[in-house]
Amino acid sequence: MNELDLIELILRETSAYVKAKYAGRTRLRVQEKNGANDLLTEVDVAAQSQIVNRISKSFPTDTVIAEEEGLDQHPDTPPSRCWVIDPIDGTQNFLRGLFPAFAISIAFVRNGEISAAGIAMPVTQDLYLAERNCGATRNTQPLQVSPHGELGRARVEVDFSVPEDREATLESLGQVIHAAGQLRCEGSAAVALCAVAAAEAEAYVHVGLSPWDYAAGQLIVEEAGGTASRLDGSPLALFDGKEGILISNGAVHSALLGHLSAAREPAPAPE
Ligand code: 2AM
Ligand code: CA
Repeated sequence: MNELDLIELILRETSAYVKAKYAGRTRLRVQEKNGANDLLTEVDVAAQSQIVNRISKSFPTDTVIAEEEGLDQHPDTPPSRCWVIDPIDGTQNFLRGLFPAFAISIAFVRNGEISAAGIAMPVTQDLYLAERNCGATRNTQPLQVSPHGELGRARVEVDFSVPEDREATLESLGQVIHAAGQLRCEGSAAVALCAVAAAEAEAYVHVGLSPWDYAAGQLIVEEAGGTASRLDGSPLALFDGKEGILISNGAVHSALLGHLSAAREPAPAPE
């Protein structure tokens, strides 16, 4: 079985498990990781362990990087074969059920380059898959980003992050928030990136995030014809130790970079 087939198999199994647990979400054990806005449920842990065990069975010597249980490494040198996993992206949405915007995200990375990826949305059972140079699909249907390039009519997915990062978020995104035609905040990077890949939005921007939040979504958008970079326009490399991502349909990318760059300029001194 190749890596993409394994991703699909694991996502189908884990997605069914997470959907069943979502139905009984009010009875779950929940811990605070970094305060009340960063939670961990027993389902995050169990789903991750199912995923990691299945990968280790097929590829026992591969490196596994995942959000929970101490597997959240940021290697200086990209491993030759590595898996990057978020068992539930959008844990707050999973737990509170505000709307079912949460997803399971798995990427396979070879020498630092994401080569296969999948995202499953347990509530709808939608499955997004991509393989480098082979395109992206949702439920086997090919995906293509939107062609729209006018920022004033574009839908931009933003994320207001946790209170500690709120000021930095508002400063960086201030101009984008004014310029975008429509703003959406899903509370799950993976869900928002699938929206960009499926032409339901034009861009996603976040001032922070870790590789497991966006690795799979990045490849799915790129294979749907989109573009990914850091907020200063430099290439988006998973293990470069930098933060901040802009992932778009390509057509609105430079306009967004212009607004992000203007927000970094110091304000003119008063006369
Ligand atoms: P998570 O649900 O896996 O934690 C929500 O704002 C988005 O930001 C989600 O994709 C969420 O992923 C991610 N995120 C990253 N760091 C976070 C943090 N410290 N607290 C809450 N969400 C975080
Ligand atoms: Ca998570």
